[in-house]
Amino acid sequence: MGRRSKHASAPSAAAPLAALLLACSTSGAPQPRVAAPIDPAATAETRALFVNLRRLAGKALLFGHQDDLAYGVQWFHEPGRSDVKETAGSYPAVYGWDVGGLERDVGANLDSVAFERQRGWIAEGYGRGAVITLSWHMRNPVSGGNAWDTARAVPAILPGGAQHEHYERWLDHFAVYAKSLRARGRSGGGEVLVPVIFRPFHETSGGWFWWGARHATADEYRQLWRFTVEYLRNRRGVHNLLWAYSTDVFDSKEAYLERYPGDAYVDVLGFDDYQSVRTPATRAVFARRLRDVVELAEARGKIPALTETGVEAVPDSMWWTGTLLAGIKSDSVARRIAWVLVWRNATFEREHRYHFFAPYHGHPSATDFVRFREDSFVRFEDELPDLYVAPPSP
Ligand code: BMA
Repeated sequence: MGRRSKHASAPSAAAPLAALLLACSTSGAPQPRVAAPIDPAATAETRALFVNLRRLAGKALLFGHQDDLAYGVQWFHEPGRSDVKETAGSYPAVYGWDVGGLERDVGANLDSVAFERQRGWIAEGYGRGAVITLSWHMRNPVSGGNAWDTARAVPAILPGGAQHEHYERWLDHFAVYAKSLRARGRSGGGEVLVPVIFRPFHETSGGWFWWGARHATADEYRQLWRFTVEYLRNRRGVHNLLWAYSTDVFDSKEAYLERYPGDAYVDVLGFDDYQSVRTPATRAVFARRLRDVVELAEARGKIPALTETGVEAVPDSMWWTGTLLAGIKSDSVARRIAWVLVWRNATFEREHRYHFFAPYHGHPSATDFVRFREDSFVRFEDELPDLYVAPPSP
């Protein structure tokens, strides 16, 4: 599909943005003197990603999609395919993947994505300059059930708990995987570790996961998070992670911070919202949540993001510009999130349901999705500045 580009030609599209990254640190909000990732030993690419995403927030909105390269509504595991690319002409700027299943050392995750192939797709996305984020629908370490099995578990896996070593073994699987995510350096040279925005224990304010509200106290959750950071970083030497704290919907800054592990343990402040984005009618709530997360993140030198959203099957053909983008742009603070990611496009033939959150070619919202992609504020993969090279300090 010929695409009426919003810039002369995509490659130069990144230049003005790269210049913007240099121009000023962020858009004017008070900043802690030097914001840096929580891991002082983070790799150079991981540090650069942190700095560049903070600087990009408010100047450009990165669009993301879960499992984008692995399958789509009408296909499964076909190299090079992407419902997003086939609809809008470019891959997404952010790739979301899930490592649920890694804890059991089985070959594929809970959505049948083979880890061997996931590793390849992660390197591929990084190679094209995109951002990688990983969530973990971790099974219940006490009952053995899936992530939605809410049998009490957190106290048992904390230090001193009966399943603590069992939990450490699961983290060991993750450490091996995270350190196996390698790709050729983007400026030539040897292999580098792919930086990953790691988003464990997400939607914690909701009650549907064993680590969530009503199944683990706020203090237990914080202890679990802090132990996990220290174990992976200090004990297992995993230094290609940025840590994303991601609640579900929330009604106040206090509620958002209720289970917050602390500034020394978090790089990204995000939330998942499948509720206030259904129609423009709830735009005020949507904008307030975005504003809260942006203000909380900027005050701490962190990165704000809408880590998951979408409406299943996208029933509103104007949803992309009429609800999502209009909602994000409706407030000068709310719009300062670094990225927005919509959930996965399940393969109908395999899952026998219309469980998709991005359009596919020919979907009624495809035209509006192209309009969204062509908005000068929105960035897909082919319009990214180099996020993995640290900008010269201002
Ligand atoms: C949920 C659904 C599930 C899926 C899970 C992890 O939102 O999409 O089908 O297994 O996420 O991707």
